[in-house]
Amino acid sequence: MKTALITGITGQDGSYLAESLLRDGYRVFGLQRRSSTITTERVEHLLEGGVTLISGDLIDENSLIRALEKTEPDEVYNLGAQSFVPTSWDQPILTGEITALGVTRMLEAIRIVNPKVRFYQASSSEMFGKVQESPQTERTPFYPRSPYGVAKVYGHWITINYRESYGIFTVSGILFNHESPRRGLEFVTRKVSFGVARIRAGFQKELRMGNLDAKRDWGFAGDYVRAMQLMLRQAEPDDYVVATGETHSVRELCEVAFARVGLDYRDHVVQDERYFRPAEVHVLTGDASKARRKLGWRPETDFKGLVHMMVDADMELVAAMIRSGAMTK
Ligand code: NAP
Ligand code: F7E
Repeated sequence: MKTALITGITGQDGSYLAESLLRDGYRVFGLQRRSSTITTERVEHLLEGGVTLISGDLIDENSLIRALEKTEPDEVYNLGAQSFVPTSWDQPILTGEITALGVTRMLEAIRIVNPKVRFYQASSSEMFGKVQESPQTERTPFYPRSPYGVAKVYGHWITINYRESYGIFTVSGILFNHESPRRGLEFVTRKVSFGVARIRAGFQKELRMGNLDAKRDWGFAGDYVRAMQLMLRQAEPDDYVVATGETHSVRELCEVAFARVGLDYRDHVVQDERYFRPAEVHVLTGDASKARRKLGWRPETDFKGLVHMMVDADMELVAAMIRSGAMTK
């Protein structure tokens, strides 16, 4: 039986990855940082079924060493990060500590405890930022546009550096935006799907949004965590772009989401400059042909299917909240 340790297990990807590893027969441990509120909502259903949480923080090197010693993993998936781009302008140093230096702390812990551990780094299409070519591949130069993007570039290169310096099996997955009903409420897809459900149920009339012309290559998180696992199962460590290859605007996202419940987004969506970013990533399109060729990976959920899945889930969530009294007019 193989053992995996996931940082960021309480996040969107961590929960899907844990489910997928359990299905593959892994023992799964997850690093959980201390919080005064409950953060296990996304993995609650897995805590009885094989996932064990370990206390630790990417800011605290010794906690990472202890987590590795306690769990003795074959694989470490480093998904922990300050991952919301606008927050990275408000808290650039914290973002650097967690999202950039946190990677080095985990790599150092692996080097100290067991350099045979295989390591996955959650890199991001935000590293391409102001894109230098389209579509973006593993060879496209980086031009990050936010402190978050800059931190991820550091994480990507330190991952490669520990492979080349110490021969550790490290891979970097350059994942384009991936979403799900478990996405945080502040990210654009979930803000729209939850907003649509609230508007449909009569709890609000308008949805205030930022740049409607921004374009992203959006996929389904459940599809993307499979690519992470496949990367760690290869004979040689390497880096891969994971994307759908299809790009849509935030405006199209609104159009499809509102239409799902019989509404016209133009009656509800208001563009508000307060949500504009100091520097925007205008358009991203990934070329995942290397992942297709070498990993045999391909996405199974298309854009419309993803948006419908998220709107349907939030319609059910809002209905349940009304029933339980958690949402009242
Ligand atoms: P997410 O939902 O925001 O989850 C982030 C996770 O990191 C949470 O479990 C969070 O814990 C944890 N975390 C934050 N600070 C930490 C710290 N100091 N020590 C330990 N853990 C900490 O993010 P996601 O969407 O699942 O993304 C997973 C990873 O992939 C992230 O590294 C993200 O940057 C990267 N990524 C995401 C996408 C995407 O489109 N989703 C694309 C490319 C790359 P709490 O629950 O306690 O906050
Ligand atoms: O924004 C525009 C916004 O916050 C997408 C993270 O997982 O993916 C994510 O980063 C686009 C941007 O994601 C609103 O300006 C318009 O152009 O959903 P988002 P992101 O910044 O692309 C990458 C790959 C990661 O690695 C990150 O961790 O949508 N937009 N109006 C808006 N965005 C938000 N959040 N809210 C709006 O009202």
